[in-house]
Amino acid sequence: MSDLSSFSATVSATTRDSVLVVTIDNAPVNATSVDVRSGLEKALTHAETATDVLGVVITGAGKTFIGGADINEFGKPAMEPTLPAVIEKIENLSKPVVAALNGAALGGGLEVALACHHRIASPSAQLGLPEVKLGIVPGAGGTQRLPRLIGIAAALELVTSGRVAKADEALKLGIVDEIAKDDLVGAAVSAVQNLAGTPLRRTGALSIAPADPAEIETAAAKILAKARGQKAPAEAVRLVTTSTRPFAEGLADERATFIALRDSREAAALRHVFFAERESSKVEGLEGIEARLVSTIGICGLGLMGSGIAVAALGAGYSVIALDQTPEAAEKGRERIIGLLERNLASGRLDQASFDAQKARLSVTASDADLAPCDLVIEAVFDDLAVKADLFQRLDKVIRPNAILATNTSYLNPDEIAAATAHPERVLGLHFFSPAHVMRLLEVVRCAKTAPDVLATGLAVAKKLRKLPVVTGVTEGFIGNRIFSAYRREAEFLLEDGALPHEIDAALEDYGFPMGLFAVYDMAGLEIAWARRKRQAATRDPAARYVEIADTLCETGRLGQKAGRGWYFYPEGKRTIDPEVTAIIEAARAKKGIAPRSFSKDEIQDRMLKAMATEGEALLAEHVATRPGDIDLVMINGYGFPAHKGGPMFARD
Ligand code: 3H9
Repeated sequence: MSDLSSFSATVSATTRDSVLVVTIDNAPVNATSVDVRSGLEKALTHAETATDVLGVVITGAGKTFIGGADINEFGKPAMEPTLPAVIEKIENLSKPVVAALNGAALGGGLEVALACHHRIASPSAQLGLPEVKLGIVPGAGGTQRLPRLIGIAAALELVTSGRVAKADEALKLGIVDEIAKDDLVGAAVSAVQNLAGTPLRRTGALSIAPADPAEIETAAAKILAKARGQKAPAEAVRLVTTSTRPFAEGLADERATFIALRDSREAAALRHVFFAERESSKVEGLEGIEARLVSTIGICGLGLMGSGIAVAALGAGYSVIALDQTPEAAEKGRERIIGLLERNLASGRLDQASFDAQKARLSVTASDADLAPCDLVIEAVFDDLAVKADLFQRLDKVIRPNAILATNTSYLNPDEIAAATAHPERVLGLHFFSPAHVMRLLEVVRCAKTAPDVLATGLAVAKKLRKLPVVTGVTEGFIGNRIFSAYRREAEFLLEDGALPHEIDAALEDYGFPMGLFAVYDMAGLEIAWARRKRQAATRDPAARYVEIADTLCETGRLGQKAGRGWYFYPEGKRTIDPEVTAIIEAARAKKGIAPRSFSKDEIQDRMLKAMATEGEALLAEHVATRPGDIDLVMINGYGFPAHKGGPMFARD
């Protein structure tokens, strides 16, 4: 092996058995920033001209091959050389270039690999074109080279879903040619030696295997329906399905489409979400604080929420001790948890071995003392202060002094629950969303006395549960339900002012919500919110505007879809507009002397957005939420706000 030569600050090479082994080292994820592109270009030029170089291996330093184009460069003036130019140079080099995929090869990273003449992956490599998740399409040949390697149907699925394929699957699909279990770079060097002097397989020159047009059409229609108006998936479909045209023409179209999308509001919104997700777990005051070790989690209350939390915890590798009030209730809880695991087994999300292992890590009990081994106990019992305070007082006596107590309350004040314990510093809130084993959002509630390492543990557990944690301070409903309340209030004001439920729902769905607010209410049932309103009636500010329509609906037995009627009427389960509801709304308007007026879709959307953003500003001013991006993540991941609109705080700007 010869000395290290440096082609740029982030691209260096050694020569091994006459092969130039080029390593990209651009922490954190070896993105193809301008310095990487220029270093690669110089390395390729050197390899082309040096008579003692047989060919090139490209690999990445650390655990990533290349994480993609540098997203931070988007929106800045273009800097030469461009990634497509470097990639073209790889493909056209007269000597073999082999990709040694040591880890994630994503976006532009996979596009680099696709242009190489041979691809070898380590078993841990992950390959994908996640661009659609950023509101763009691959911009350096991905939509044109991938179908040439694996066919249009498989390429369509990968490019439009943005999902990642593991090395094994990539081999089966034909994205990679080999998997090297041990010496990846050694295998790549040998491949270069074998290929030197032979005709090279240039991906761009391959012809595309014929596809069944009906199959492609059906797949494309499904993708477009799921995209709910987003541009990137539609453009990805167009580019992949037309990849049979001349290669250069396809590349030019792809590049122009990439640039137009990259500069769009939709892409800016999704980039904002990408960075907000990475920002959200950086919490002031936790720098250098170590999380406590957690291996056994106790869960109290085995209803829908508790069971979901148990499934999430078992799936993340924790041992779970689940408690309910009586042995019968505990046994029922066990059945519910196993039932959820069985569903995962049946759907293929869980294999038999993992199912068995998870089942073995679960025990249930009706005795507090059995929770003694727990490092963390999460309660999901009835949302009542006395019930929760009593439980925490009992647990205080049985769990270790350094074990943590978490409450899953939605509306109670966790400071009051903590105050009932002997060690409020070990109490925090972990507010899961239902179903807890599916929903990604987790509000981590920092109570007045929560110790920093307790909060750090909450975040670490959330990550291990594969949740998206967002830290919130204490306020009624935390970040999400407070904003949701403002959103709901505004919708009810709109009703009184002249809009009808289906008009508001249509405007919200048009904006990108999967379902309108009133349809969601009906699905969830109206009785819980009704009970809460009744509880709050005595303390409500009499001067504040209060809309009685929902109460009237409940009083007349319209409790939602289960009752056959709510905000809508459900003959044979089909949601239809109900003149009776319209009459109730009109009567409410008349009672207050409101002259109704009509609202355009845009007006409805503007008012709903403004209500959310104004409440968001209040949460920031009260230091309940730390960053606008945190609020956006909560609304996107817990309340159906469309990610491609960036969240209410982003959309407001
Ligand atoms: C693209 O490639 C377009 C091309 O088709 C066309 C070009 C012409 N750029 O996620 P992590 C940062 S579009 C800049 O926590 P992990 C991230 O912000 C791109 N920065 O790590 C964070 O910074 P900080 C297509 C990036 O180990 C740090 O790296 N590629 C980029 O859990 C660590 O991130 C993608 O969409 C980037 N591309 O996961 C892949 N990526 O420490 C996006 C990350 O300051 N990336 N950062 O908070 C990922 O999926 C994950 O980061 C990865 C590592 C799996 C690579």
